[in-house]
Amino acid sequence: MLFLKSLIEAKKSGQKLLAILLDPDKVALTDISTIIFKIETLKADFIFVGGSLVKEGATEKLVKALKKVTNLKVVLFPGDASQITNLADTLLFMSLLSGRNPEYLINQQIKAVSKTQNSNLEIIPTAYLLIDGGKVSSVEKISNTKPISQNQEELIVNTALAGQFMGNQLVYLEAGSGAKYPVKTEIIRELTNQLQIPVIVGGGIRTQKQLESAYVSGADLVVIGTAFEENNLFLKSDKK
Ligand code: 1GP
Repeated sequence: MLFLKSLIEAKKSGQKLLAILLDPDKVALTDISTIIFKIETLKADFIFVGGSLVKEGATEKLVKALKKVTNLKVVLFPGDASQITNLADTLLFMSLLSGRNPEYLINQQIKAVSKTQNSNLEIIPTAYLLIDGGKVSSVEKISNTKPISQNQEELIVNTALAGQFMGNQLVYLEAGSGAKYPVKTEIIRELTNQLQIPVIVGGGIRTQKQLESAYVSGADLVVIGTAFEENNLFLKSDKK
């Protein structure tokens, strides 16, 4: 099933999905079988691949290696257009709507077009919102945009709704990789009550409790990177 369709169906049925994020610059290709074993043990539904800044060609090498050893769908979560490869299944075609930097609102997207021509990638317009997670994130540094404060709930919700009205099919609520704290459950709840499209939540989720809270508040898919990288397999029990 296509990625977006799985999210829409999961949203309808209340099933909760999990993705593990791999940064191509941090993964040693020699470890790929062990990594996949861990991801499959966690019962993750998808593998996300991306980073704020990734060496040219590293994403393609990683996706190629993943495809040899797993049937899980590989979803590109690119920091910029250079990270796009046709070997993946899905591309989150993101606009950084929390920021006001034209480079990440439209310019990288234009650069991405030539990379997606003649590909079979499932391309999903995605409203990407950077929310303050208590420390300066790589996204903030690279994009040169400020995250929205967690106190500005109305602004967060209105930004996501604007994203939906502009035709985005997904919202990604991002506290930043390695965030001190994840997006507050009240924000996730308010946002998911008002939106019709599925919501992805990521950034700073390190414990089973934080994962459950995000799901209970309405997150359809949770993305975990740092806790996985740090080998913190807190999810050993079955996810709900
Ligand atoms: C980062 O949302 C993802 O873009 C995951 O964040 O690394 O904090 O899990 P973590």
